[in-house]
Amino acid sequence: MDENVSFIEEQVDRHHELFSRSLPMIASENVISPLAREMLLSDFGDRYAEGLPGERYYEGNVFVDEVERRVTALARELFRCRLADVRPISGTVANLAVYYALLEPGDIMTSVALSHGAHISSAKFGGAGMRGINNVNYPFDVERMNIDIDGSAKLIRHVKPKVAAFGQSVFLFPTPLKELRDAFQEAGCHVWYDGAHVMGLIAGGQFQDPLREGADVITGSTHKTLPGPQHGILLSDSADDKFVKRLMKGVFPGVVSNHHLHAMAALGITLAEHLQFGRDYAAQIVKNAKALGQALVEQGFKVLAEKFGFTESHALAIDVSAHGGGAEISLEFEKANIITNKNLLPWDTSSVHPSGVRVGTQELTRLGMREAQMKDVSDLMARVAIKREDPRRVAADVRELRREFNTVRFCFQPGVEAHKRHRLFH
Ligand code: DSN
Repeated sequence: MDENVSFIEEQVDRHHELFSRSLPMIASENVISPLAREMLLSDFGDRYAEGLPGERYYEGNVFVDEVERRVTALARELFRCRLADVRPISGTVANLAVYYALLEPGDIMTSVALSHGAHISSAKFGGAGMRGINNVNYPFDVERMNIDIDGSAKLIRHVKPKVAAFGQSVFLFPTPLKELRDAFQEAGCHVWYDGAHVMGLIAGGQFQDPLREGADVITGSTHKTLPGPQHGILLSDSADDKFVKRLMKGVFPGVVSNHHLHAMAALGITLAEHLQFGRDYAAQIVKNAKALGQALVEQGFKVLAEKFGFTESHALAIDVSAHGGGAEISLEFEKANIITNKNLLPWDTSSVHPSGVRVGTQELTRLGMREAQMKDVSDLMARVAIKREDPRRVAADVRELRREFNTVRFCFQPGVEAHKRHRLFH
């Protein structure tokens, strides 16, 4: 065997082994179901299919077209909307499609600031800057960890943005879309909601329902609380055909050529599974996040927005400045195989040495953990960050906790036929 091949195989095997005995708590990740994973190995990943079903620039797409029509229908059903474009290859690419479709260089867009939890694609040095967008940030209510409603309404009325953008990567509480409706109307702006982190919650009837609350378009990735493949999606319930066409042209030919057909097929499986299991899954994710917030505070951690119940989503923001800061503590957690990330909190200026750690409960929930296990998790985290126990000793107990929680839940289980197909792909 070639040395490079065996090296790479070995690292991937070690990675799998590591994650099988870790607590995966990064708020933007999840594990895909076995049936969806199978689609990632299929021949769909070797093909091209630019355009739309029935109007392709390549031949050989008979079955790809059938799948894409079904995936689109599933997304429309799950999110209750007229348009579902399943071609963006990531959440960031879906965001770029919105920039391309709805904004010209120099146009004003209002959005959440990075230090208040926004995604980098909305920053001047990210996709928004690349399109030459004039980005103005909403005022923020640090206590509530949400945009300030009155200040944001005033800002929207004053600057009259072409697009009012919302959504965060530290997304603890629903965006007050309904409360800002009059301001949107007076400004005559489009309302765009980046729901990447909360797509699975929205689809499961938790958090909020942006399309019914005033958003004209939603973008998102499909692998966070929606536990699918690494891919993107764009949704709208607009009845305005011209607007819908602009959005779709923003995706293709705007920012996507081929749309990673294997991931699109895997997304279809995830959507079908979420239609079946999503409501229970989403509800448990939120219950677990609230339980973890409470348990962490009882251990002595400072969790943001305590007065407001910590979170209405999967995510929590923890201020660990008293214990050494986000950079140090996330590395200590890693030594115990508790996988988190350092994160900016609203008052931080350095993204290299922020005071926060961000965690999410969506993957632990996917593995079957419930409120009782959140207490165990908080205890393990406190042993590392507060009691300063040797993280390698804590890692042994992390492994012990994971023993019972190693099956992906809230999904269809593969039958014998699927296992046979799985072998064929190898
Ligand atoms: N940067 C990712 C996150 O962790 O939130 C989203 O793309």
